[in-house]
Amino acid sequence: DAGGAAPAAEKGKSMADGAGQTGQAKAPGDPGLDEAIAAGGQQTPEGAHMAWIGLGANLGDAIATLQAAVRDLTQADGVSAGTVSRFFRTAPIDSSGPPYINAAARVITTLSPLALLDTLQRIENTHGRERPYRNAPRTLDLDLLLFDDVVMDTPRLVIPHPRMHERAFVLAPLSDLDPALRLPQGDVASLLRQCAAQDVEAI
Ligand code: A4P
Ligand code: MG
Repeated sequence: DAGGAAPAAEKGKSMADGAGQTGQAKAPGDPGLDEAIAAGGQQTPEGAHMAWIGLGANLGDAIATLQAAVRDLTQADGVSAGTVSRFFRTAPIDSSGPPYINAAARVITTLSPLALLDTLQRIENTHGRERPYRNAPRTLDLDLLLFDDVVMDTPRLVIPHPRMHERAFVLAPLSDLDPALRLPQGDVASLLRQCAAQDVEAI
């Protein structure tokens, strides 16, 4: 067992040790998926995609909510494997309320970008997400950051996420998963260094 639905805090710890980890939730025995899992999720089997998800919460028990959301995400239909960053405590940016807890996940999925967004929004709603106004404090926010090399700009979905390159609360968790990951604006580690003024602290 490569970790399965282990609590995210545990996963983060093993990542900090440099071990990395991949959780398998679906289609055991699928040779393509087994291969991807053995490779730590770095390779994507035929017909599957690699997606990067940003997780955030600043209302209620944010840590517990993020742990539950990671579990929901890696167990969702069409999502086969997941790797999760450490959790970070971050100061609200263009938002209000208590500090946020943020994390990022890399998943392998057979879903389309819009179907994956549906899944993310369903999980948000399960955790009591309300939308009184834009950037309101929230029990759970799941953003689709990257989906393979897809570039799209539609009313419902914009990928890559248009604000991720200037937000330490996204870049720090992403850098945990892969500091060399490239965004249109540069690699994650360099972009994070340009956000040094924003408060992020691994927990
Ligand atoms: N949408 C378009 N593209 C995407 C995408 N790539 N991923 C649409 C997810 N959704 C996308 O999102 C509004 C609409 O964006 C959705 O209906 C979807 O179709 P929402 O989650 O309902 O509302 P929101 O989160 O208030 O807006 P948005 O634009 O996601 O806000 P941001 O820019 O993500 O900012 N500070 C800290 N420290 N940590 C945070 O996590 N988050 C925000 C939210 C602000 N400040 C923060 C944090
Ligand atoms: Mg959002």
